[in-house]
Amino acid sequence: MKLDSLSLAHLRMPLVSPFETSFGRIAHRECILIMLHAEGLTGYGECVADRDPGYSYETTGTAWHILKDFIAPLIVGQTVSGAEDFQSRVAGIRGHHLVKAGVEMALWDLHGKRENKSLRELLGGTRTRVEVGVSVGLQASPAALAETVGRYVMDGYRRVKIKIKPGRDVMDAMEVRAAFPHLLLQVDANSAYTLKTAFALKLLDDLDLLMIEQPLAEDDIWDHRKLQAEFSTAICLDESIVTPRHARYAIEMDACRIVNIKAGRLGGLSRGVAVHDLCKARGMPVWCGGMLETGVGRASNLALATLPGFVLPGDISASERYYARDITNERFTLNPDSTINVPSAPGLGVTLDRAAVKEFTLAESLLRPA
Ligand code: OSB
Ligand code: MG
Repeated sequence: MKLDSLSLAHLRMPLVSPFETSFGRIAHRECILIMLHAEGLTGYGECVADRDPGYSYETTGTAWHILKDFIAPLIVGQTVSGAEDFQSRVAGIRGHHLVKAGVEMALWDLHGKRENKSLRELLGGTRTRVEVGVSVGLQASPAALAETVGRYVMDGYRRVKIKIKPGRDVMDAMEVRAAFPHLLLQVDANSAYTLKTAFALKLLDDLDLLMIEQPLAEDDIWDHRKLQAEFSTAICLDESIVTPRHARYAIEMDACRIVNIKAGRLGGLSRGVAVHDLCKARGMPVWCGGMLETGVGRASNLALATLPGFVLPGDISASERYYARDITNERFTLNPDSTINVPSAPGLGVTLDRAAVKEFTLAESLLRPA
């Protein structure tokens, strides 16, 4: 399709409660809403980079810069046939996966709207609802954490992930496990440990956890291999897997037993599908991670998680877990069986609440052909 123009909105949205991880605490989440205009249609995409470079080196600021100065000139006013064409155009831009993925999402949405097919159909997904869990940030104390987890369990979440960091790990997990002996429970360290300090986590092996997510540094697949050899609990890699090659390295090294797939981190839905396919062929279970997305990114995550290799519940929670007001007219709700329905309308299957977008916009820009 010939892309007429690209509009961007830098958003800042209040979370229903602050979210704290080993890399920081946020009460507001930022992102960039990407709108691609072609043939009278608009495709929406969400760049999941946040204000600060805590999870990734990318920020809303770097994403804006890369979009405006490097990606837009390669696609605006041009005919882009789809995800693969887009990826080959931006192949000369090193890294910056979160922003590339935001644009690819908008292309998929456009494509679906033109072909009258949902993103799930375009990706080849097989289910119409997806098993989900909730990711719970660090709380004031282990007791406060157990209480917060209890509220989510009451809401119907059957799988809970808790964030950990050095000094706030084994006791927190023990408290939750004692309160909920049969809950599907996992922990996420967001790279907060080293091989030396991670041995403090050995007691987690007795808590029947589904997995320990990303204990060590992003660029450290090798030490994850050493750690996995010492633990009976599965290690899951998130930050470390930024290309299908990294997934292959992790599999061949036995650095993990589970892979978290985020289209953002991998540079696009097409790359998420590639990692899914590779892992499925090698018998490596995967699940869909989250980045506190708005309704736009949430719709994308749900469609991706319908692929058959996603055999563990995703970090895709109901809209009310994140935002009192979202930017989509559609709000996602949790079914009693801890699933969320996948949109079936063309493309992402969501529409924008213009007034909400306006309320949360810090800056906007319209990029036209030079
Ligand atoms: O590591 O999975 C992560 C949120 C922001 C950045 C990184 C992560 C997370 C989450 C939240 O865990 C998952 C969600 O969107 O519910
Ligand atoms: Mg993670």
